[in-house]
Amino acid sequence: MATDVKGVEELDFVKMQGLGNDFILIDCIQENTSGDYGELSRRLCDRHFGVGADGLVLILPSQTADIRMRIFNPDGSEPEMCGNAIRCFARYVYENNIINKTVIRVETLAGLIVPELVMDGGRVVSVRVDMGEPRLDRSLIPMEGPSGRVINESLSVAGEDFGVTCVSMGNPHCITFVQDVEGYPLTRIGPKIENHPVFPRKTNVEFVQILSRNEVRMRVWERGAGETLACGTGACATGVACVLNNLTGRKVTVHLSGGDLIIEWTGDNHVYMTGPAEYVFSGRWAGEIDHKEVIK
Ligand code: ZDR
Repeated sequence: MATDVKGVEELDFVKMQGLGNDFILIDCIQENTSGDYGELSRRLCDRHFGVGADGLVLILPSQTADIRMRIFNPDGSEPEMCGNAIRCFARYVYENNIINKTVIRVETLAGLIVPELVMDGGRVVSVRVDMGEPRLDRSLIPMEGPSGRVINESLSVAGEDFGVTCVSMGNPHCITFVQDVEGYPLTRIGPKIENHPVFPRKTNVEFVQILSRNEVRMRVWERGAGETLACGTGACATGVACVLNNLTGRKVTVHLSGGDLIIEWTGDNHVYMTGPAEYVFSGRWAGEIDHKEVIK
């Protein structure tokens, strides 16, 4: 049974960031929440009326893996996965003794994802994540149209044609190669591609400039969040798109607005992402929240 209630909710949280893609983490094993995570994310991620973040990350128990991660966008929608968040998640659960292993099997809506903490003298210096296999068939992006891969295919957006390559890393990504990514009108074009009717679940949008066979510069317009400083799944999708278009080798450094990720699409068809995960602060949020109280 569910009823609409208004109540004050108090929650301990930690703020972390990976390349300036910032997240609020809540340990739902310890904290009691209403369970209306979409509403909670809208409130907490708001940079003026809340804590401020690009996403809300929940730590939950799992039946099938070591632990489970759920992630919500600032607009309340629930993506399947988040590459930058899972590095923060892995560091948090290890350093807070929730999981006492450096290779952690995490259940997500995109399947099993396996981050590995890279240690130096007991300190976590970075996190290398086995992000699983990229999904390339159009139906798996998902994207309307006949089956097959979407590689440098023409997409008409508000009267302009874009050559797009689409890759799912559990969540959808649409990549376009451009000559000058810094000067690119990302905030004008990004939302038009995000909401294009050809993407039934919308899409994340990446603009990429090739710098060499092993270096690219990428900017991202995130589904449900807008322009952010970095995107882990987007960097992985970009690495795959570069190979599919024969623009780089299988290992690239992706320069994002917030810093660098190393992406490798290995012979076993898995994509590996290596990058940082840092603490910002911890706090206790108290706010009145409209939520559906689920009475079990
Ligand atoms: C891009 C992202 N921040 C990451 O690092 O992978 C994921 C966030 C989720 C994204 N906004 C989506 O798929 O809706």
